[in-house]
Amino acid sequence: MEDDVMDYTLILTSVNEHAGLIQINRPQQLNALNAVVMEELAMALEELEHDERVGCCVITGNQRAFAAGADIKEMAEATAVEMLQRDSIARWDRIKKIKKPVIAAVSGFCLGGGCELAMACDLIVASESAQFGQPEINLGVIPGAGGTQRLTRALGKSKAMEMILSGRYLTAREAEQFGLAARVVPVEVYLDEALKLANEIAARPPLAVRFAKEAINKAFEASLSEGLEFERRLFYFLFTTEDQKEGMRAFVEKRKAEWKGK
Ligand code: DAK
Repeated sequence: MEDDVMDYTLILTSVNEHAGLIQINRPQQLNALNAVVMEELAMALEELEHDERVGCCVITGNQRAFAAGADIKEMAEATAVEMLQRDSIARWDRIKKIKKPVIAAVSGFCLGGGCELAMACDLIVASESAQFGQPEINLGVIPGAGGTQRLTRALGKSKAMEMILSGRYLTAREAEQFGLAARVVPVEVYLDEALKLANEIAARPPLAVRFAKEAINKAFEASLSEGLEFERRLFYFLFTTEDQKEGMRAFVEKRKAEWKGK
């Protein structure tokens, strides 16, 4: 692994072959997401977006906690106007704009804003010890960074209602069974597995990867006919790329394709 280039205070970054790794590093506070963590996360992802070595990013925490939520101490005494003026959702919007795929490698507590962060990523690789929850109801609020929307789309209405209204957690196995996590692996290897997957994705043609991510995300925003139309246009557009010619010719010529990202 190559170490990070920028100096961050509450996250660590590195590049593992072609995977960019961001590790939230506030272990004493179970990686609670304060303003500094969120700002550094957004900055690091934007940095990796422009790093030519990197084809896919991984966000992780540690074995005990991916993140136990937004920092409750930071917002406990805030007024509504202060919350509005902080405009912390702007950082979440920056994360959503990243075009390279982002994998959440989740172990331990993945709660509140932590669960919303994992769901804002493109897919979740979970360790057997992962626990997913939106316990905001126990604080007198509701999820504020996408939980009511993304969890409902991931799990369906009934399960999302159960979790958000009662604050109950999902185990890693349940999260996999209900489609929230792509896969569950032993805790000792969850980060290695996520990095392996990230490197597999990074070895694929970058423009097709980018368009596939865009098209899948469109399924959450558009009607079926709009989504199908969007997919078709991206599909045709890929026939203008050198990688499409290379990929199909390599298949016909029974050799390995060499991607250029053009
Ligand atoms: N915030 C701040 N500190 C936290 C924290 C959190 N979310 N979670 C844990 N900690 C701190 C604890 O205060 C404790 O610190 P010290 O007392 O040692 O100083 C330390 O981490 C260890 O925690 P515990 O002693 O509580 O550890 P346990 O193993 O006993 O319990 C736990 C682990 C995860 C069950 C428990 O810590 C817990 O229930 N934590 C809170 C979970 C939670 O309610 N999460 C949801 C927070 S609300 C928005 C964006 C996002 C959000 C809202 C708006 N916009 C952009 C508008 C999100 C909101 C939320 O996430």
